[in-house]
Amino acid sequence: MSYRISDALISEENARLAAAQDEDYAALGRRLERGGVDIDAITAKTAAFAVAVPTWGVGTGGTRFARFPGPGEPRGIFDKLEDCATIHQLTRATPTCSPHFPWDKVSDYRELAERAKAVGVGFDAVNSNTFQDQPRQKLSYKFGSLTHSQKAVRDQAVAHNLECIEIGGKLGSKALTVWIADGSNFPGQSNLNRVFDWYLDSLGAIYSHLPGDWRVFLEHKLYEPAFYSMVIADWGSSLMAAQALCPKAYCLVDLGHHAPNVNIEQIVARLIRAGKLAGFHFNDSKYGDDDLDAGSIDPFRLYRVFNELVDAAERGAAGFDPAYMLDQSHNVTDPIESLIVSAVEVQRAYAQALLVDRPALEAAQNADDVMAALRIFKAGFVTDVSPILAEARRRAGGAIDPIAVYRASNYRAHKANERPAAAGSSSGIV
Ligand code: LRH
Ligand code: MN
Repeated sequence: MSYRISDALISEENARLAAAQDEDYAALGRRLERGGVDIDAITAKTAAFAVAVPTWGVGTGGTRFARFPGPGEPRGIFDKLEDCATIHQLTRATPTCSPHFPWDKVSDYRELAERAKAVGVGFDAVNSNTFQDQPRQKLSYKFGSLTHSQKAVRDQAVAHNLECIEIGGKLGSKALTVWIADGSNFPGQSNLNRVFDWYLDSLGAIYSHLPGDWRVFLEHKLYEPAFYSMVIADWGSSLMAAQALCPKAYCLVDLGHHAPNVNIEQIVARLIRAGKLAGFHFNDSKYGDDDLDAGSIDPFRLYRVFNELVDAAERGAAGFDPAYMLDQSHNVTDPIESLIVSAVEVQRAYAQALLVDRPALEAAQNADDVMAALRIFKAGFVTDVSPILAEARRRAGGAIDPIAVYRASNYRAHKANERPAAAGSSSGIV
C-alpha cells in the first residue's frame, strides 16, 4: 500500500494554527468590511478557483545542460497521479491534472481513469507532443511536424494528435492543447507563409476530428527550440489560426512565451474581446521561457493578468471560459512544494483582483485621475489575502499551511522508499 498523507495529520496541524488563523481572518474581515467588502464572499469565490497541475511538473525538471533528479521521483503516470492528489489534498485548489502524451502513455486507459478517480484527480486538457522523436517513429520531426514540408510527416503528426484526442476521451478530458516546436533557425530556411498554410491545413484535419463538446487550445511561443522563427510565434498568429478554424479553437497564453516586457495582460484583454481566450499555462520568468514558479519573479504581472480576468467575468464577457493550468519546470526545488506554492500564488492573484473596487476605478479612469486610478487598481495587490487563502483551504478540508503539513508528513521520504531511484542522470526538461 503506497503512503498517503492522513487527514488526521492535516486536522492536527490545522488545530495548532487555528487560533492565529481565526484572529488574522477576523482582522482582515473587519478591514475589508470598512471598504464594503464581505470577506466570506471573497473566500467562497477563492475556494471555487481551481488550477490544473501539469503531470510533467511533478518530476524534477532540467535544462539542456543537466537534470538532477531528487529522491522519490515519480516513475510514471500512476506515481504522478499520487503526487497530484497530494497537492490537491493539501491545497484543495488543484482537482485536475493536465497529461502529456506519449510521456504519460499506458496500455490500459480505463485503469488509468479508474486510478485517477480513486485518488480524487480529474483530467484537464491533454497535450500532444510532436517536438520529440519517439523510439521506432517512422518519420522525424527534426525539421517540423504539423508544418513539415513533407505531407507524410504532417500526416504522422496529425495522427498523433488524433490519438491524443482518443486517449483524452477515455480520461474524460474536453480539450487538446497543441504546442509545436516548428520553426527555423536561419532566414530562408523556411517559407514563412507556406508553413502557416500547412499549419492551418494540419489543424483543420485535427479540428475536424474534435468531439462536439471539445476545444482545441493553440499555444504560441516566441522562440525555442527554434531561434529565428516559430510558426506560431505570437498571439497574432495564434488568433489568425483560431479564427480560421473557428468556434472550437482558442488561444492559450503561456506566460513564459513572450519577449521580455511584453504587456501580457493587454494580450489577454484582446483575446477575451475576440472570445478566443483558451486559458493559461501559468509560470514565471526573468529572461526567457524559464518555467519558474508562478508568482516567484513578478507577482504584480500575475495580478495584472487576473485583473483582466476578473473584469471580464464581472462584465460577463461573451465566450469567457478560460482553463487554468500550471506549466513549470522544477529544477532545484521539491516539485510538489513548488506546485503547492504556485497553485496558492495563482489563487492569491485571483483573490487580490476580486478586491479591486471596479466602479471607483472606472470613475477615476473616466475622470483622468491617474493617481487615484493607480491606487485603486493596486489596492488589491497590496492587500495580504493569506488569511482568505488559508480559510478557503481549511473550509474545504485542506491545510491552513500546506507546506508545513507536507514536510511534517515526510511524504518525500516515504516515496523515496517506495520508488527505487532511476539509474543515471540525464538532461532535458523531464
Ligand atoms: C513549450 C511548453 C508546452 C509544453 C511544454 C512542456 O515550451 O510550454 O506547453 O508542451 O512546454
Ligand atoms: Mn506551456
